[in-house]
Amino acid sequence: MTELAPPTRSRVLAALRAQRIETASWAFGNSGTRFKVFAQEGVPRDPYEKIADAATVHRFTGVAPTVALHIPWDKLDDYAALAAYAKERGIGLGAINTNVFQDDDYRLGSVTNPDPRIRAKALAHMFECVDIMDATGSRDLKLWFADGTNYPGQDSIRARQDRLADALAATYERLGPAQRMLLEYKLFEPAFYTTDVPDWGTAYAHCLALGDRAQVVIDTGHHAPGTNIEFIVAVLIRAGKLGAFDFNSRFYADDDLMVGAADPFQLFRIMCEIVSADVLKPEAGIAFMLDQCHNIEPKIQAVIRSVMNVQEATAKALLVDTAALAAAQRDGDVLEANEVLMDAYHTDVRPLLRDLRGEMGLDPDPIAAYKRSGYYETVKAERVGGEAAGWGA
Ligand code: LRH
Ligand code: MN
Ligand code: MN
Repeated sequence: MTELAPPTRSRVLAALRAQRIETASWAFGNSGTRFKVFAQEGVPRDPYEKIADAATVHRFTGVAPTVALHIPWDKLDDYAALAAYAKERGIGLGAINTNVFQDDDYRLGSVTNPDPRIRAKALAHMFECVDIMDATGSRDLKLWFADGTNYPGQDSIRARQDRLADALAATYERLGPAQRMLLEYKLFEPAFYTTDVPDWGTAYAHCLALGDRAQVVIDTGHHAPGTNIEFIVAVLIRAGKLGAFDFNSRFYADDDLMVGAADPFQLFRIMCEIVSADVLKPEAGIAFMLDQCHNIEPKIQAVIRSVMNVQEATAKALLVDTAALAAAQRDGDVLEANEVLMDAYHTDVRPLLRDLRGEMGLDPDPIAAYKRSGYYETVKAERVGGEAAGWGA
């Protein structure tokens, strides 16, 4: 990498040092596809052990100080005790994810189910998750609904939207003043004909009706192939409605592979929108979360790598020569503008990130340091009979 001017270097390093990436508890458990779950040794047997793994990721990366929980996968009696344990380990508990998709009652939907009894059950779960947030001190309630229909005529599309709006409004009411609701969309799966929250427009419309503390989650794996995700990012930022990312990679559908593995250029383009709108800093309120499953690869190592991939895309976005870009855009110089962006993208930022880690008192190579630490060998010996993440895809 050519030498950076000292002001540029310190600006970029400061932004990278302040960056926060949230890991997901379910990434540490066994997972697979609906065809097979390959069990790995040493996986966590309970939420406490997931926290220990997430703390290990933070210990070696320095930028992953929170971990999201998924209820009931992380069901416990005492969440305050879990939060205290996380704190002892140097991290905090992040978003609380609801789960209204794994009960037989939800065959025809959860909050959009035609049966009011089942809608009430789903709503009770969402309320329970707000209570958990109160105990953990979490700011964000993350909602994803598997609701939808498989066949034309199966149910009324509009009635389902009304039921969804009612459940969201009741949950929103229940939030405290410092808490937010994050609504995630997904094109399809498990429903194949209609999905009740299939796209950012539907999520946005519901959040707009609810109020300021309802915002949209962009899960990068939840779009049709070829979707311009950075455009969605830009539009939602402009509307003040981008609450969070669920980062992962997809080659086909919702593959949940490591972020930056399938399309590092797309991740860079997304981070360019974030950086240019100056919403990278945690105070801007966008949560950068990982939502991934590591079916065949070592899990902790994969999460560390994912954090590093986000850092690399971010560093490149921070290196865009904004003055040169603005000039080229003003002059209508299409090729020059594109080249300014590509110059940043092609920069090898790994030496810069190694320096950053050195300055943060970390090993410059988190994966090597993790492997040397013997953590995996220790947990492998201690943890016998690790549990499945709960979700195979
Ligand atoms: C749905 C989803 C959602 C769930 C998670 C396990 O595909 O992305 O965020 O909570 O997977
Ligand atoms: Mn997700
Ligand atoms: Mn998903």
